[in-house]
Formats: sequence, C-alpha cells, structure tokens
Amino acid sequence: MTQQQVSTTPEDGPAPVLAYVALGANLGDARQTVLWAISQFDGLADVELVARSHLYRTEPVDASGPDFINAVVAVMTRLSAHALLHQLQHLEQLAGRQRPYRHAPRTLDLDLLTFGEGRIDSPRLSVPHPRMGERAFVLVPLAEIAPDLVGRAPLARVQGQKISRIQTF
Ligand code: PH2
Ligand code: MG
Ligand code: MG
Repeated sequence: MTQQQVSTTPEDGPAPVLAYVALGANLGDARQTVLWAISQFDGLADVELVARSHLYRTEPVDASGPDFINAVVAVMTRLSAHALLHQLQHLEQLAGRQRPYRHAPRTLDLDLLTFGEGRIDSPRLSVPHPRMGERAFVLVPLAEIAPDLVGRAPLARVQGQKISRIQTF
C-alpha cells in the first residue's frame, strides 16, 4: 500500500454515512431556534455538518398554528441511524420540545430524512422519511443542497404549498 492510501482496518469503526436532516419550528423564536440547532450539529460527537440550506418560511401542512421556519442540513456521521436519532431528540429536548398532541406547534422538530442508502422501518424510525416526498418544506430546501435527490415531478406536485426563502442565514 502506498502512503497516500488510507487503510480501513476494523479499528477505524463504521464508515461515515451521509445523512439529511429536516429542521422545523413554529413556536417561540422559530428562526433563532433553527439557527441554534444548525450550529449544534458540529458539536455532536461523530457528526460533521457538511451542508445547510437557507431558512424558509412555510405554511403549516396538516398542522395548526403559525407559519413554520424550515431548513435541511447534510451531516457526515459514524453514528448509527438510531444513535443519530437519539442525538436529534436530545437537541429537541434542549430547545424545550413538548408533545401535547400530534403535529402540535413545536419549538423544534428534527427529522431524519435519509441515512445513506439505508432503509429502516422500526417502531421509532422510518428512513427514508415516509412523507418527505409530499412536503414542499422538505423538498425545496433539500433540492437546494442535494438537487440529485429531488425529482422534478415531486417538486411540481407540492407547488401549491406556500414557501418563501428567508434571505439571511
Ligand atoms: N411539520 C409537520 C407537519 N407540518 N408544516 C410545515 N410547514 N413545516 C413543518 O416542519 C411541518 C409541517 C410534522 O412534523
Ligand atoms: Mg416532522
Ligand atoms: Mg419529528
């Protein structure tokens, strides 16, 4: 092996996986909370933020309450999907997330959209996210950072859902 080649012995641990995470908030200072959450990813052990979309203001889909602030990030991680989910839920807790009823207004919602090529269907986690293809608030920011992952047909189907990009990062 030449010196340039990188060895992948078992001690290296699991290979890093590219995962996409959707962020949403519509309670409290939603914009500030989403920005805070984006800033937290690099601080998580074995997680590296590799891309982030702009922030978007979106109308609630199948939910009540004020408009949402949404965004999508890409992370590289050596965590398992369930371990990453655990970290996402921890950030939701730090942001004061409460769950009084399904789709209630929330200070912060972090949803794992995809985990490499992985397909997971467990009681706690479904990946790819089963409803991501029906939601402009996911597809539009995802298309910004991963255009190859979002087809034109799904984007056309969600055209009726109101979404506007917020200029500031
Ligand atoms: N999240 C939901 C349901 N509806 N609508 C918008 N605009 N943004 C969201 O993040 C959102 C939603 C369930 O998590
Ligand atoms: Mg959600
Ligand atoms: Mg969620």
